[in-house]
Amino acid sequence: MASITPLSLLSPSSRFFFHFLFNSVVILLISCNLRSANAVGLSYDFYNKSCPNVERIIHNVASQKLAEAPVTAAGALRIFFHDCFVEGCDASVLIASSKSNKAEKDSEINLSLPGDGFDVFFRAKRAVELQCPGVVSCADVMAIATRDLVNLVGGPRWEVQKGRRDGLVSKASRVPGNLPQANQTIPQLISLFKFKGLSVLEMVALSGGHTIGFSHCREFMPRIYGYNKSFDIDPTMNQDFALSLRGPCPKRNLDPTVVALNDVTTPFIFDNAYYRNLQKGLGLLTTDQMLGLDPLTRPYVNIMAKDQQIFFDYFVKAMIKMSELGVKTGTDGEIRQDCGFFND
Ligand code: HEM
Ligand SMILES: *[C@@H]1O[C@H](CO)[C@@H](O)[C@H](O)[C@H]1NC(C)=O
Ligand SMILES: *[C@@H]1O[C@H](CO)[C@@H](O)[C@H](O)[C@H]1NC(C)=O
Ligand SMILES: *[C@@H]1O[C@H](CO)[C@@H](O)[C@H](O)[C@H]1NC(C)=O
Ligand SMILES: CC(=O)N[C@H]1CO[C@H](CO)[C@@H](O)[C@@H]1O
Repeated sequence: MASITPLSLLSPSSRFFFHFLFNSVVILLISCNLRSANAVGLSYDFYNKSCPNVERIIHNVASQKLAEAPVTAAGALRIFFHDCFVEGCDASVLIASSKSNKAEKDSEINLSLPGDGFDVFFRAKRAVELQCPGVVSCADVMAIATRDLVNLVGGPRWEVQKGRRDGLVSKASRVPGNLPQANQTIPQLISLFKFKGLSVLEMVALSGGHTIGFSHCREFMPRIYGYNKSFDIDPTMNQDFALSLRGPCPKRNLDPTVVALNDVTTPFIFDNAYYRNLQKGLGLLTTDQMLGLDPLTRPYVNIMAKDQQIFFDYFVKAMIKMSELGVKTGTDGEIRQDCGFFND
């Protein structure tokens, strides 16, 4: 931070200039705040006194849950991403719907969010409550557990700043427009991420989250049947790969619960294979494949494909930024007792 000269020490003309400058800096800061991470109030040692074992408790639950259900890592990562993009990282995605409120998690786009991902957050919070009741927010539990799960399946590790508070709003109606969809264009995705304060590079790095997990057939069906007038199968897709997907995802009598691997080469390992797949037409979703083809994103895909450490470095920076989007701190929000419900 630059030091600020007291206004009284400046001549009238420079005072005017300074005032002008100062005002525009303030405006700039305000507009940045609206669009990007607001990490004021977060710190690494937030629970040092009030819950010194918080990280260990969460890590134990995460690794136990992962051993029971390997799909947990992908589920949790996606849920965390959805939480941060809707109302900020405030655990609003964990709230259950009530008679009078259709909650965020029951928005149509969220219907496929997997149960094991939710379960790990609820279990971790319950374990934390046994040792430090009423102290640690569900939002911090989500940030820490997601970090641990990514790391446990081979991804990088990073330190999580803590002090998030849990949100008081969770509405399905606030979801549309705030989450990307597999049928959007690259310019649409770029503008959504930009609106959240994330750059094109950060968007490409975060998309590396698709190095694990699954997608339901309906998300890529238009690519493998009747793609367009000239091509039955999307020509940007490896044709053998496309044909192999027709088995589990038949045109008729499709089982809506069937899923395909996001990363067909190393599906359960958090690595940079996702980007190498894109170079070979092995991206599952249209949006995945377009990242590897569009001139705005392809250079970043190539960098990540070439060097896993570079992918990890960018992923960590972008995850930290994403995990601080729109956080509530200080006296905002609350520390929820049960992550699924607001405190009365
Ligand atoms: C760039 C725009 C993105 C689009 C269009 C997109 C779209 C999707 C879609 C359609 C699915 C399949 C959902 C289903 O059928 O159940 C999916 C799964 C997934 N997404 Fe994304 N996503 C994007 C970005 C991200 C980001 C930034 C992350 C996290 C950093 C992420 C993490 C995941 C994970 C881990 C899964 C697998 C979930 C599971 O196995 O349960 N995605 N995504
Ligand atoms: C908080 O705890 C961590 C981990 O035990 C330690 O590295 C750090 O120095 C502590 N910070 C303060 C301010 O006590
Ligand atoms: C895009 O996909 C969503 C979810 O599958 C669907 O509801 C929507 O109608 C699709 N939009 C277009 C333009 O195809
Ligand atoms: C079909 O899709 C391909 C690849 O996206 C494109 O090059 C071609 O122009 C499309 N054809 C028609 C008739 O839309
Ligand atoms: C996994 C999860 O909790 N998803 C929810 C999505 O919405 C459906 C329908 O409302 C719920 O049954 C699921 O529990």
